[in-house]
Amino acid sequence: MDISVLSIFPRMFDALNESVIGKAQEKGLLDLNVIDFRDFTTDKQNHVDDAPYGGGVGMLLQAQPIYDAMNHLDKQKPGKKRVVLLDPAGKTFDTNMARSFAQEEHLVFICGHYEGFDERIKDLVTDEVSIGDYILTGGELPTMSMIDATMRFVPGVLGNNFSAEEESFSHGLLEYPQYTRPADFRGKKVPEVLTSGNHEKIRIWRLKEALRKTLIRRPDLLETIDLSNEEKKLLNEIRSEM
Ligand code: 4G0
Repeated sequence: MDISVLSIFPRMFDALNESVIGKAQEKGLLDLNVIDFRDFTTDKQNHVDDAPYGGGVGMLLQAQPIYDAMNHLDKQKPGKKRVVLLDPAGKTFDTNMARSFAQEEHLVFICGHYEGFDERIKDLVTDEVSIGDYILTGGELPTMSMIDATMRFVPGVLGNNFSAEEESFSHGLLEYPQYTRPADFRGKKVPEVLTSGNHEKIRIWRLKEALRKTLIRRPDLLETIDLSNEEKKLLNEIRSEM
C-alpha cells in the first residue's frame, strides 16, 4: 500500500525504517512517501504558520502550503486517497480503524503543529483522527503509531503464521498470562496446567484467565462482545471466586 505523510519534520519518520515496518518497506508491502510541506511555502522566510484572525494566543498552520503539497502529491500519485488529519478533537483511533485503513490503496496523513490549523484545510480531508485525549507537540508521533497499527493488518507484514486478527482486542478480550523458560524462575513457578500437556485444560485455563483479566481491568470490553455459553459459565466461576 501507499502511505504519504505531510510534515515539517520529515526525518522523524526515519524511525519507520527499523523493525517490522522497515521490513515491510523492503518487502514492497509499503511505499512510504514523506513530504516536507515547508518546501511548498511561497514567502521568503518559508513560514508555514500565522496568527489567528480575531486574536488569541499561538500560531496556526496556514492552508496554502498544505493545499500545494496535496496538489503535488495528486500529480505524482494520481488516484483515490483516504486523507487523515491528526487532530486531538478527531475521532479516537482504534483496532477497527486500523483494520479499515489497511484496506486502502493510498493513505495520506497530514501532521499539524502549533495550536492547530486554518479550518479550510479540512476541505482536503476525509477523516479527522486522534490517538487519545492528550496534546502532543505535533501529529508526527500519532501518525507513526497509526502507520504501525495499520501495517500489522496488511497480509505478509507480520511473521509466518502470526496474524493481528488472532490477538486480544481482535477477539475482544485481553490477553491471558504467558510464560517461557525456565519453569522455575527464582522460586516463581509456571502454572502447572501449562506444563501438563493437556491441550483442552490449557485452552480452558487461558480462556478463563483472559476473561478474569478483562473483567478486572476492562469490564467495558465485556459489554461489547457476544459471550459463548462456555465463556458465560467461566465468568460465573470467576465471579463466585471473587
Ligand atoms: C491540531 C494529535 C494538531 C490541533 C495532534 C494540535 C495530539 C494528537 C495538533 C492541535 C497533536 C492526538 C488544537 C492543540 C498537533 N497532539 N491526540 N498535536 N491543537 O492524536
